[in-house]
Amino acid sequence: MLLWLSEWLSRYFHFFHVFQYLTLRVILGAMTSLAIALLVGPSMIRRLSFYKVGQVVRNDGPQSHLSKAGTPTMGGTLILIAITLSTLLWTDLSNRYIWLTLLVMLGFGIIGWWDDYRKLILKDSRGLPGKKKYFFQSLLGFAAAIYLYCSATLPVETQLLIPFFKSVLLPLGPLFILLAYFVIVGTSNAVNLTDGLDGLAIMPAVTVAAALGIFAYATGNLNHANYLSIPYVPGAGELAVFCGAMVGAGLGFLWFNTYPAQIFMGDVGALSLGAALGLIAVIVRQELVLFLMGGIFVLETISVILQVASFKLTGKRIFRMAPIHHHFELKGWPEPRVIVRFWIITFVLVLCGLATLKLR
Ligand code: 57M
Repeated sequence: MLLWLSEWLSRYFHFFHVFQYLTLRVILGAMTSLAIALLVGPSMIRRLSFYKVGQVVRNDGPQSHLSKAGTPTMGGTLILIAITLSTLLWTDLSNRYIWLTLLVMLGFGIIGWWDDYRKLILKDSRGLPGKKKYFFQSLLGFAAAIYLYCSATLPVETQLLIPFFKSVLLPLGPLFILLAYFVIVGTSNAVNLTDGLDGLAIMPAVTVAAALGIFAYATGNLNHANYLSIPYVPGAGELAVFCGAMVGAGLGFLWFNTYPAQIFMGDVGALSLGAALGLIAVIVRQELVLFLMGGIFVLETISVILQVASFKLTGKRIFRMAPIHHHFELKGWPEPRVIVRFWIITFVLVLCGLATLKLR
């Protein structure tokens, strides 16, 4: 919105041209969402506590989690409000990728919100039944994937980029729809599984969003894309502003979610952030790099798959408890140690992901 206003004002005052710069809008987008999250956060925590929207903690998990019962949750609403407002203010609203990403993020947010609402307010411990939740996630995931496939104008928009190789692009044809669907829905659920310790999911989400912002910036700029030998996707650059808003909102949320957490994001936050990251990776053609940079999300998911498979097939557990962060807690690691080590791993993986821009 402010982009249009600045365009109009720049006819009269040259200074307003400065807001046309993508990099400046990325920074302003991040600052705006950070400010919104920091300003609204305390009143949201008070309101959630007042209405007793507090976490129910299962007693079969690590004992240290019992003291977390009653922590206000559904804090993802704060993240979504901050990202949405900042995006509406600082992006080019004629850009289709911005609207698609906003709609998918908010759609997954509604699914998560519905689940949280049933668990926390209607006190239905099952929440939204798994099948229903998966059905709506799939509906949105497929809708986004089909839209991207049908509206693609360049071959690169549906080809799979192989990192570390120069210009190796596999034509996917209609298989693109399946890949995009798995990346969107898979990342959404993987972030959800990771969200089990204070700040454990949000910091990797912020770091990966920052890196995807760099990819979006380069992918949407013909000169940078040619120089780096990555696909050029017209319009994708605007997503850098969206990523900036994600970074700001995520850091603002972390202010309150850091150990010991004053608020949890709930499914409303975890499902929506994951879906947005997955979709952005698909648009900027970096699905495999997302897999690398989001290695912690992948590790958490694989630990659950292995644990469930092993338990069903042999009756034995591989880990003391899955997802794997519980395994380390039960080994005696204090919670902050698990969290910060997982963050460090993410930083390293994100650096490796960014290195693919040059190492090819
Ligand atoms: C939700 N939810 C957290 C909070 C957060 C298939 C199975 C592995 C699924 C898995 C599961 O249900 N995962 C998804 C994880 C919960 O946090 C809430 O959920 C939201 C995210 N969706 O925002 O609202 C608890 O996590 C802790 N937490 C923090 N800080 C945070 O910032 O400490 C969350 C955010 C909170 C809080 O304690 O209550 C969760 O873990 O439930 N299930 C599991 O994770 C369970 N694992 C399990 O059953 N393992 C078995 C299976 C795989 C065979 C095994 O290993 O033997 C464990 N979860 C819990 N207790 N709570 C088991 C025991």
